[in-house]
Formats: sequence, structure tokens, C-alpha cells
Amino acid sequence: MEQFLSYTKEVQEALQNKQPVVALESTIISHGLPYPQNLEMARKVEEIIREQGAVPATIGIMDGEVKIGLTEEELNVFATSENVHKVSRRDFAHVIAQRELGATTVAGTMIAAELAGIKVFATGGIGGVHREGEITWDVSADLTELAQTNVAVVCAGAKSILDIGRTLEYLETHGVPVIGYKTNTFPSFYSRVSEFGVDYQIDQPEAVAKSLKTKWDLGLEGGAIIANPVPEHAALDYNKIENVIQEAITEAKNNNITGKEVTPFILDKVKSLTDGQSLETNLALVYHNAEVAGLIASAYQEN
Ligand code: PSU
Ligand code: MN
Repeated sequence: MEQFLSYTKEVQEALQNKQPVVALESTIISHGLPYPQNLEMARKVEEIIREQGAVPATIGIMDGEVKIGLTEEELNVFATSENVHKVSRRDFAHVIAQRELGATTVAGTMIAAELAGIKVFATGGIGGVHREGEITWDVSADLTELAQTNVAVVCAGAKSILDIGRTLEYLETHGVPVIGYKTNTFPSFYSRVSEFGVDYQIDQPEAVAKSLKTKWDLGLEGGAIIANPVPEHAALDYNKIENVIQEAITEAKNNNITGKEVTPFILDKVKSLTDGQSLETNLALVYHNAEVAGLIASAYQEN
């Protein structure tokens, strides 16, 4: 895929000079958040990563190329365009070949980041096994990517619109370590807790970086999850959000929402059912993840 990658000057120089770089996804811009908060978020995460001494590389597909780093103008295109493809592994070739606009998911961004030599990636939450996934087989391609691609994903856990237990089982089976950053509980995106634990709690970015480096030096292929709970001040109550999610899932079912439409539909429903409160939480956790990813990327480079 090398020949399809195109870097901004800033990212290319950072990679050449072995400076820390943090990958960012574009589906969260095009499908995860409404305009104009999506654009504001996209700019601010880049700023936060710079404050940590790292270079941000937002990834997206445009003009038949995988862009590693987006310009201000390109961020704007992803934030405002209709008909942006949501690109996971299966969509990559089609969107490049047809020169269409493609926002990369966690899976899609991991593929591009690995090829570019970027080890650390910040996002909001990962996809996983959906509730009733044992019937629908709705299992996010994020999980199969984590099983094989060498990139660490800093996230606020997985949303409880998913079956968190089965998601963690999948990760265990495929050898993906789940590291709790300053927590021993796997967070559930809007809330700092869930009914599940993490594999290891690590409290220092240097120690996280060392663990990642050792994994890959050992030749153990695959990603890692760095689960970083939403900051206390922005967290929503676990039980309250659970009720809202139940309602959103029922509505998705009643509207026959399937496939890749499920996640965006439920996110939007949760937002309106919480009077926009979930949006504030979503933004706060993404910013926190960017900060922690910047710290880990910097520590990784110094190792
Ligand atoms: N979770 C969020 N916001 C998002 C997503 C997940 O809180 O925008 C996006 C990510 O890009 C993730 C994708 O990779 O949804 C998962 O979609 P699916 O379940 O269709 O694989
Ligand atoms: Mn799905």
C-alpha cells in the first residue's frame, strides 16, 4: 500500500526524524459527531497532541490516496461532506480505486498507521461485539484489526451499546492486551466504569511505552488497547446511560438499522436522549485520550 500513501510535510519530517507521531481517525469526524463540533474537535485534538510534544496525523482517503496528516482544508471537507464512506479493511480498495472520499474507522486508521510507521493512535471508543452479536454476527472489524495490526489504540474503552464482555473475550482470544491507564476497571466510554476489569493497570506513560515496545520486539503481532477513562467532571452515570442506550438500541431495531449504520444511528439517538450531554462527554474523553496518546508516543520515541 506504500505507493498509495501521501504525507503532509510535517508528518513526513517527524517520522524521518523519529519524533513522536499520534494517528487520529476520520470516521469520528464524518460519522461520529455533528457539525460544527466535529471540526472543532478535529482541530483541538491536534492542538492537544502538539502540546504534548508530538505531531498529529489525522488519516483519511481522498483523491485515490491515503492521506497521513490532513490539512486544515481537508479536515473541513471531512467535517462537512455528505456521502463520505466509512472505511474499514473491506472498503479500502474500493474507495481508493474510485477516488472517493473515505473516512477511516479504528480498523482503517490502524492499517494506514502501521504502514506509515505510526505506533500510537488516539480515538474515542473502539467498535466491538454488538449486543445480540451472537445472533446478528455484528462484530466490528476493529477487533479483527486489533488482532493483527501493530498499533496501540488509546480509547475510553467501549461504549455500552456493545456487549463489553464478549468484546473483551474476543480480544483475549486474539492476544490483544487491554491495559488500563490509571485504572483497574475497563471503562465504558460515557462512564468511567463497567462490570469488567482490565488485564493490567499501568500508571506511567513510560511503562506503557515499554510494554508496547517489548510486545513488538518479541514479534507478537497485533495491537493493544490503552483504556483511559473519561475525566471525572465529564463522566455520565453508568445506570442512567444504560437506560438511554437500551432505548436507542430498541429504536435502531424498530427502524431496521443494520450493518455499518448501527453505530452512527445509536450515537445520534443517545445524544438527543441526553439533551446533548453525551456529546460533551464524548468531546471530553477524546481530548483526554489525545493527551495520554501524546505522552505515550513521546515516551515510546525516547525508549
Ligand atoms: N465509537 C465512537 N465514535 C465513533 C466510532 C466508534 O464513540 O465514531 C466509530 C469508529 O470509527 C469505530 C467505528 O472504528 O465507529 C466502529 O464502527 P463499526 O461498529 O461499524 O465497526
Ligand atoms: Mn458492525
